[in-house]
Amino acid sequence: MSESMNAYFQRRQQLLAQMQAHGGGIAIVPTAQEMTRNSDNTFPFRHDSYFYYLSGFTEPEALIVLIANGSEQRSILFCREKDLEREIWDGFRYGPAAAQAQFGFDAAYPIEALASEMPTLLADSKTLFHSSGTDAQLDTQLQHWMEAVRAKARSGVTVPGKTLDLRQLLDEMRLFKDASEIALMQSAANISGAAHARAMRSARPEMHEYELEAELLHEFRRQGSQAPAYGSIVAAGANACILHYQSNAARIKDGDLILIDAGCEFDSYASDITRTFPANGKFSPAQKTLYELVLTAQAAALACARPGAGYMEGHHAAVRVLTQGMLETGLLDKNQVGSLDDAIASMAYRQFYMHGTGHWIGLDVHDVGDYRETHKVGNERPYRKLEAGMVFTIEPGIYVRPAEAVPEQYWNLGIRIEDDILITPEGHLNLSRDTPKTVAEIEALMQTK
Ligand SMILES: [Mn+2]
Repeated sequence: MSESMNAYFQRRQQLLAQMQAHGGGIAIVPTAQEMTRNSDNTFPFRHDSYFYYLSGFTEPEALIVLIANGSEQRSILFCREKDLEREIWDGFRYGPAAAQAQFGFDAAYPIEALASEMPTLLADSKTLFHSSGTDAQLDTQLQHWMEAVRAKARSGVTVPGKTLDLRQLLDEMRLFKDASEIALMQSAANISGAAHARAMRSARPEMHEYELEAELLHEFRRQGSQAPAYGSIVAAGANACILHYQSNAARIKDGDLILIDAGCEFDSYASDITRTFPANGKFSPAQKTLYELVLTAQAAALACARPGAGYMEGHHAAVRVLTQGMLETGLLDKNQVGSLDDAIASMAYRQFYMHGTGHWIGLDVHDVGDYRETHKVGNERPYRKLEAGMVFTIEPGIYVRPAEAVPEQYWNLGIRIEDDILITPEGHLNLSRDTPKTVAEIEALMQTK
């Protein structure tokens, strides 16, 4: 096994130990399916995040089996056979023998051997650790394999008596990032930060949104990122008020603010950064007022990012700052919504701030991991406390759609500021700290174009 595969090996050992602690059994983790785009074209293949987390293996048509039965602990890889003919067309594939050695598995078999091997592997395992419902084809196959084991019951073998969702174990492991994961997420954030700066430098009125998207993609790929972690949002003017704007096709006007929500994936780890800047390089007074309000809200949320703080504290801090600002700017009318506390209690702010302040991020841009404790207090599971190794986004925003009661100078302004935050033992580290963010930084950068 190569040195770089050690982290994946350790995770399999950790999972095996947890399976044993649950009484032992067999775990099945498939990678993703190749998906048809149209005709005989497939979408670019992206491995399953759980599968990758446990293997580091990126080929399609592969599956991991882990067995923890008391003293017997094994990890087995099923993968495509070596095929020199296919490799001329599709490129290199390891084949079971090389993959077993390189990735540190105890055994490896051709994926074609799955149907013949699985009934034997399933036999006499107490618990089946599996995430059903994510791969319909595998779920069906599993039923057949279980039937095959049941058919041999008279010879004394038993089928797994219960199924446990593997995600219960893996999500909690994935929530806490180790040093190698943090290094990759830092690289992803650095590349994305450079891409945002490139887009800011390139922006001019009369360009199309997609021209800025092209600048982002250029920087992602130029620095070795494999793909965007999600569809880039490049939204000028009123489009910035569409939270999941996708078309990126409009022409940018002088005086528009441009909201870009884009992040690359680097060696399977996501980044997710949002910046908002003026198309012509200079914030108008109204734009600056709302921009600095969102920036202050983000700072308030950042101040809550430390071990021991509740996950929702940052959101509440951001909401308080934003709501206060909405009252001061006249976006919300005191005579209508009452005091700051009233406006927070009635959620009047949701007219202009209708989303949460962040999410876990890791192998998936909206990463796995429970946001709440497992135990209940009263009828509710409380939000969990932040701990070192967790990574999440902080992304307050404000979106002003035209309305009669809303001051016209703010109409069609959409602003969001988003960074990727690692909780450290001392507090936090902003992974996207190098992405220009203050009014002064953004205006200075745009002067240099
Ligand atoms: Mn986000």
